[in-house]
Amino acid sequence: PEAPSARPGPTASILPPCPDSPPGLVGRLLIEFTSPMPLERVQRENPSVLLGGRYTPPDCMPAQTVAVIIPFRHREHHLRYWLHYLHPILRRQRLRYGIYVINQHGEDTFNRAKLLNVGFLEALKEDATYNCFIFSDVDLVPMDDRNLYRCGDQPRHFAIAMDKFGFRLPYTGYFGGVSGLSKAQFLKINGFPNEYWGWGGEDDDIFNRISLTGMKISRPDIRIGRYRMIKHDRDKHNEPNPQRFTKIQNTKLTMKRDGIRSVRYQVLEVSRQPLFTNITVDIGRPP
Ligand code: UDH
Ligand code: NGS
Repeated sequence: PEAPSARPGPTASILPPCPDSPPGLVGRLLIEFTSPMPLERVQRENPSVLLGGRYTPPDCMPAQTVAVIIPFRHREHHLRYWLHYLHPILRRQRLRYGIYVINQHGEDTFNRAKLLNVGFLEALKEDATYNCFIFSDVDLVPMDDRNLYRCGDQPRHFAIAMDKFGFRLPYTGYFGGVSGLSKAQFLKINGFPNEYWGWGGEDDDIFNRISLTGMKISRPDIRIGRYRMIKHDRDKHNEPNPQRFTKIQNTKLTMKRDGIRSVRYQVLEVSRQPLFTNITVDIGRPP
């Protein structure tokens, strides 16, 4: 029998690992939400993104595969800006990634953290190699491409200097907006809570889970972790949750039973769009 050849075949290619600091980043970016942003334009300007919003760098082998998970309902206008700004940034960061929009079906009370749990499981069903999960609100766009959407040895908080907070953290334990956990970190905290219906507190519960399992939050430099938020009114069916203050006192007890191991939902549709995968899901309603 013939010995296997050490030389790559004509179509095989051996790429170098992607660099820790990608060349070609531009630093501070001009972000605005005034010019109209038709989806056709965003598609036209991002031809290298594959169906479902998947991308792999052509010139290097990334160490991680990143799933970006966006909780969503009735924010098409924000999503177009998000896709317009983020796809080029993520490409320049030399990431292998996929974009998952987790769309809550129906008009019952919104549940951000449960949608993020669904995103984690559904992304993995599609591609078992995802090992880094970035959870991003649809209305937050980074102002600096040196804010790398990757995972590290601790859970990461990316949106630390938002315009609406005067480019500072609103409080030390703030973990909202955009965050990232490796698959192992996410599983270690039993994922996110499923029982925060309506606005507020779910990000503080996640912060508690991370602290209670002995992990620390990693953050970028305050000059780099800057974000613009698309201004909007309060959504319908996402009123402040009056239970949030007592709930965040009880994370230590609730995180054992409420999380990724107990999430129940029904996927109604998976639709691969040119720039993202849209997953419409029935997550039920508050008890
Ligand atoms: N989201 C939706 N649809 C909704 C509610 C929330 O897509 O109906 C998602 C979206 O990704 C959003 C995220 O959940 O970015 C967080 O929700 P949010 O934007 O409502 O939270 P935020 O704290 O705003 O930004 C709260 C209302 C602020 C009203 C200010 C009036 N000036
Ligand atoms: C805290 C909320 C968080 C929220 C943060 C910023 O008070 O969920 O404000 O809110 N925690 C509780 O309500 C317990 S913001 O200014 O973006 O509306 O993320």
